[in-house]
Amino acid sequence: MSDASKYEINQRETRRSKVFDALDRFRIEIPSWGFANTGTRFGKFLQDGAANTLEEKFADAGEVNRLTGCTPTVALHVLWDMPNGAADVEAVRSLEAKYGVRAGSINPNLFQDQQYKFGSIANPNPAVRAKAVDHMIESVAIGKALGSHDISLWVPDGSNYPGTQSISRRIGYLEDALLSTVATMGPEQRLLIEYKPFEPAFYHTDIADWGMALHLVRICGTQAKVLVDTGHHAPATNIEQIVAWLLHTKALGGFHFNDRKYADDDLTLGSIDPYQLFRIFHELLAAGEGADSDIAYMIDQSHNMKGKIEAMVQSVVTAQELYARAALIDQEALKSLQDDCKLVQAEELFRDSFWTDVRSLIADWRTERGLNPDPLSALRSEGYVERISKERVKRNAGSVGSYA
Ligand code: RM4
Ligand code: MN
Ligand code: MN
Repeated sequence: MSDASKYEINQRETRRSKVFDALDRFRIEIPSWGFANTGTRFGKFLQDGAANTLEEKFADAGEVNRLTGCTPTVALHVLWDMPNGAADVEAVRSLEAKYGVRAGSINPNLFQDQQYKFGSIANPNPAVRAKAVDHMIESVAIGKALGSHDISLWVPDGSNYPGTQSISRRIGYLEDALLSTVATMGPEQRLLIEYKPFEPAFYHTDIADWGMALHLVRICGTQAKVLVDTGHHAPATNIEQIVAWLLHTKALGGFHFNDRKYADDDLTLGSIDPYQLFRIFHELLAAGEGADSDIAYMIDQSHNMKGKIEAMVQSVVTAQELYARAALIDQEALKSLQDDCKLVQAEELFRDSFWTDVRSLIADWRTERGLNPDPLSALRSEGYVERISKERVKRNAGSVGSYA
């Protein structure tokens, strides 16, 4: 055998083991609300097979996990999924057992109640703030009872017009509310704090960027971390740089992955800019975030046009592909090219991994792990969506009430 072909075989082997190692440790959480009928602020388009009940959401999440093998947990939104709060914990436990997926992050809901029109934990009215804090504390109790690691908090508060609210007083309200919440957490729990520049508020948002989130995390102590939702940045923001800084400061708790063209579009992962997600995964891997890392990868999407389960499987598969491609980067070689400022060689090494088609290697990995090599076509051919659509169509026709 020639040296060239030996080298080629060697390369192929290295690629294969890097991809297999990466996929063996890759897990991503899927959101219950991604299976429900959701809409835009202009209206909802209903899907025959959308999930209406928590049981249906667990069933769909279980199906995604069965097909992909890497989504063992499902994020829950307290009001949508557990309207009776802690009283629903038992029901969740039996659904976990029935469908083989566990409850993941617990998401308090501070944006639907009429009382929250002018804010929740940053509302100028102390009675409303107290009610919002109670809800957060109940969410912590639910997380504790379910053995779930993370409370995933998005605070929608803000204002629409200059001068109408005190931006600075509201900082103090946030601090007080978060401190009261973390004081009730168990040792295994974390509070992940999300930020978002606008929407629903259009003038100022109380936690608008990662600097504000980082400040709140700092005052809450080591059990609070920042959550990066990839859709929550102004256009052109260098998200991977934020990730590198949060890693460096040990303040990164996790991600809400989705893609976007304009704002918080919640489009399927990698659909607009797969290179963005690759670059984020690279920062994580370059910082040595491997199997033992405590960084939660979660999908936060709602699919209004694509089929719910189809879109979720497509997103999970895309995440695996981009993670595996980032894992191909030879970190040592890249470091020495960077140190020598060999710019084009460094960039080409980086791009080479991005452009490597890992799909057949991933199919091999699935086969070896007892999974179907092509989860999307398995979903299409096995008839799950047809079956649930028949079962659920009647109820969905009347499902116009709440967001999810
Ligand atoms: C927000 C934020 C939250 C999500 C809600 C539905 O924009 O991303 O994480 O739970 O949307
Ligand atoms: Mn989010
Ligand atoms: Mn969002």
